[in-house]
Amino acid sequence: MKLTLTEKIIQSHIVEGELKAGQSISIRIDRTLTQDSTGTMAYLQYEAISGEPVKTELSVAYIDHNMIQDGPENMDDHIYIQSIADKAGVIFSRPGNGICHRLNLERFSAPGKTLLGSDSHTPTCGAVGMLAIGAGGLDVAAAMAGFPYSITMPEVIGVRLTGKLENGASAKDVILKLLSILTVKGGVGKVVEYFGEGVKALSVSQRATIANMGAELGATASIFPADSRTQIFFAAQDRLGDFAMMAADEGCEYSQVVDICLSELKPLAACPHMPDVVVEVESIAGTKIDQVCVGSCTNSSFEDLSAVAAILKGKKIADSVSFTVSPGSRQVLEMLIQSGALSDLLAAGARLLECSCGPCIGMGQSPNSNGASLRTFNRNFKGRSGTADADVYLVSPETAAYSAIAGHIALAQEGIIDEIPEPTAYPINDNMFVKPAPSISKQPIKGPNIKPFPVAEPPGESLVAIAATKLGDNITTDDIMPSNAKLLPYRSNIEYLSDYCMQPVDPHFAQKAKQNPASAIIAGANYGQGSSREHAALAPLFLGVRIVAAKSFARIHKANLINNGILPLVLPDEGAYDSISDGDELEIHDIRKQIANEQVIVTNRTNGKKITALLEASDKERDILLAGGFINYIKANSQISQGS
Ligand code: MIC
Ligand code: SF4
Repeated sequence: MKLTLTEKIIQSHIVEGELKAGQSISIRIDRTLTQDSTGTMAYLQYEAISGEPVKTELSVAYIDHNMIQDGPENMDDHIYIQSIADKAGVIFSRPGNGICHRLNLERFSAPGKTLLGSDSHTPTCGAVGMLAIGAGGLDVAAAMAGFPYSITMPEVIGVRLTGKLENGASAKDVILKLLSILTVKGGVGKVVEYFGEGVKALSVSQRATIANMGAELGATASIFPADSRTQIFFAAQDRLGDFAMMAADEGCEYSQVVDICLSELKPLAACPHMPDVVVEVESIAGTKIDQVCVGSCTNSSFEDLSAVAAILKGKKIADSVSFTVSPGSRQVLEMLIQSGALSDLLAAGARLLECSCGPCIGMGQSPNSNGASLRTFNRNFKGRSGTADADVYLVSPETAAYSAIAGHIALAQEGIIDEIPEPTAYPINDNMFVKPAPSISKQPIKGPNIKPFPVAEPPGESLVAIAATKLGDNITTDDIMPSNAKLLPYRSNIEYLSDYCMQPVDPHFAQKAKQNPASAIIAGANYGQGSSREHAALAPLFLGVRIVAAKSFARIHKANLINNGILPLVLPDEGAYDSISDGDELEIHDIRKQIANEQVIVTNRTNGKKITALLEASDKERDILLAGGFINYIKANSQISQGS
């Protein structure tokens, strides 16, 4: 049988199930990554399920999100993560070293391996032929403890690339184009696999931009073949030992093929407030902007920032524009210094920020009231920037640079990116990585803000829950559990965070939920899209949420709900959605028996209507729900471990 590259990697890692799309499978995880905003919780959970060094071949803990340190909480978290990483045998990447996905690509990616990361943009490493998947912290903790990772065997979509980038278009425009075709829901349950002669025209950094934003499609992963261009990257990183050629079998079958001709692409922009609201830059040219931010795990490579520097060389940022640059890693920063590009950026008026996520997660640089911000990032959800009424546009580094000079959205011109050669040698300096000395007798250091996390209980015989909110489509985890400079320091304090749960979409939610004996959330399609943050399940759990009934779910969030013992019920049709109002009392009889079934009957005690909701879950997930969440399940099944 001819296999896609995705199927080949899954085949070599499968420990349970078959290569049949839609079936539940478990795979062995070779490597993991965590970052600090999900990491503190992931390591607390790791401590709850394992007292031993990690069982993976390589695990890395990055500090890149919570970097403002306005008060002791963030640094307390960094110290906790460093101490548990040391105890558990995890490499620690110190704050300031760079953004997890950029660093992991540079130093720890490897074709053919599996990577599980507690961040939704983990698929960035798919740029080198790695099967890299984002997950909730608890799933990553379990993978570190040696448990296989369970997912639904994805469908594999093929994206055939032809031609080469020209007309001022860049790698960002490839993925924006795909988002305009597939939308933010189009990738759910799928891996996006790139093939065709156009792939050769893209460097690893360009491929990484594309793979990175597969997360915005809702895809499980994105993957490129590992070819001679990949080999150049590994040689330049002095890591040829990790390289292997990897490609799909000639003649393999994809469930769907999307064609993109790189030569026909034009500069694109995602308009407020979703990454799939894509238009040609030309159509919004002239829109006044107040801020331009270059960076994030999507567009912070040396090639990206050199292109920006080349455009800005000898020019000046418009007086009305605040322009920031966040290099993806110290390696990128070092190269900008060596090449002189940093001087060009600074001379033009750039504000240089740390090598970190920074403005992308609202850690500083919130735009002005009603401001317009042009960003090279991946998410423009309303309010994510820290300014509720700001308009955020997502564009390529080239469009960002031309617009920064003009003071309004402006079209990138042809030819600049071609002047930026792909590096053949990167400066290697691993000083900011701390090697662990694992020992079970070491004691992790916990600051006072690090509080115990809530754990669900096994369901009883029946459940009565009040609908504490009713929401529309595409609710993001930024809506459910917002993150910004004020809230991120409390990622290890769920009680504190829970007061802000749903604040952007239903400011009274926490108050309502606290008054109910148990609560339900009612929502439209693609509930929980965006970040992998498990806090979007933990905070509702803390507030007594036992059911989320939605038209459909985003993959990672659905897994996080199940892991925390919250029932994710699919509303079968519009009528079912319409039949529940905010405040209705819902009842599920014989809940333990119903969890074992595909269908769950929910009685609306307020209006007497009954709906048959679907529980789309594997046998293992049903057992997890019956056990009262993954931690309880693991404790009850301690014999299950990697490879069994
Ligand atoms: C994001 O981009 O939203 C984040 C912050 O990186 C999240 C992780 C988190 O919420 O901590 C993600 O993408 O998973
Ligand atoms: Fe960091 Fe933004 Fe990337 Fe999330 S999307 S990992 S916040 S840079």
